[in-house]
Amino acid sequence: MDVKEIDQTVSAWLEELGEHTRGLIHEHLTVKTKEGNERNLVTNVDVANQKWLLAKIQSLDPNARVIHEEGDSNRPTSTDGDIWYIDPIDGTMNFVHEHVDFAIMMALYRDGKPVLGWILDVMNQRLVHGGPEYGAWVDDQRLESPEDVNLEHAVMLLSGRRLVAGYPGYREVADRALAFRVLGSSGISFSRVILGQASGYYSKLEPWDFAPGTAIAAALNLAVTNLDGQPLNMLLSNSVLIATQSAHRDLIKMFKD
Ligand code: 2AM
Ligand code: CA
Ligand code: CA
Ligand code: CA
Repeated sequence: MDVKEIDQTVSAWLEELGEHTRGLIHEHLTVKTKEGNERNLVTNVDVANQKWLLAKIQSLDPNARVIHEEGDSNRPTSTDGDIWYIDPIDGTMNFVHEHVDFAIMMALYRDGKPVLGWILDVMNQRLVHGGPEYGAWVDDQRLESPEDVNLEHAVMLLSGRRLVAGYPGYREVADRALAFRVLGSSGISFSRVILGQASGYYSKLEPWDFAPGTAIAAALNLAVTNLDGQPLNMLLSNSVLIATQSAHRDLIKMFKD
C-alpha cells in the first residue's frame, strides 16, 4: 500500500471507532487506576478500542510490531522496520469526567522515521492526520504551516500536573509565554499546535502520546525535540517540546541557561 492508501484505510478505521466511542460516552464505564496512581485511569473503552485497532493492524500485517499503551509488555527494542503506535483513548481523565477533549491516536513509523500520524478528536469529529511526505491535513483539508511566533507571543500548552509539582522548566515556560493552557490530552494539545491554535506544548510523554503528532508536525514548519533539541527516542518516554521554530529556539535556549 502507498502512503495515501494507508492514510485512507486507517482514517476509515478511526472514523468508525470514533462513532462507536461517542455512542458510549454516557454509558456506564468500568474505570480502574494504573500503577497505584489515582490520576492514571484506564477504562473498558481504552482496552476495547486498543483490541479493535490491534486486530485491524494485524489484518494488514499479521507480524506487525505495535507499541500500545494498555498492557504493553513486549515493546520492540529496536526501531528497525515498521512500528505502529496506538493510544486507544488519549485523555482518559477527560473522557471519564469531561466527556470532551479526548482523542484516539495512531502512528506509523519506518526505521524510526515518521510515515503517518492520526489524531481523532472524538467529540468534535475532527481528524488531524498526515506525515512528512504526505502533508498535514484536517479531515480532507490541507494545512499550511502556522505563523512562526516567538515564546513571548506564544500560547503554550503544558502539563498542569507537572507545573504544580514543580518539575524543571514548566514554571518558566508558563511565566515567559504570552499565556499558558492545560488541556489534559496530549493528542488534543498536539493538534492545537498543528492547527495553529496554540504555538507550543511541553510535557513528559510516552511514545504513543507523541508519535502521532510528531509525524504530522513533520509536514509543517514546527519543531519537535527533547529538551536538548535532539530527536525523540521513539521507544521510550521523553520530555517533549513541540513549538513554532522561533518559540522552540527560545525554549531550548531557556532550558540550556
Ligand atoms: P492518557 O490519557 O492516554 O493516559 C494528560 O494526562 C495527558 O498526559 C494525557 O494525554 C495522558 O494520556 C498523558 N499521560 C502520559 N503519561 C501519563 C501518566 N502517567 N498519568 C496521566 N497521564 C499521562
Ligand atoms: Ca493512560
Ligand atoms: Ca496518552
Ligand atoms: Ca491512553
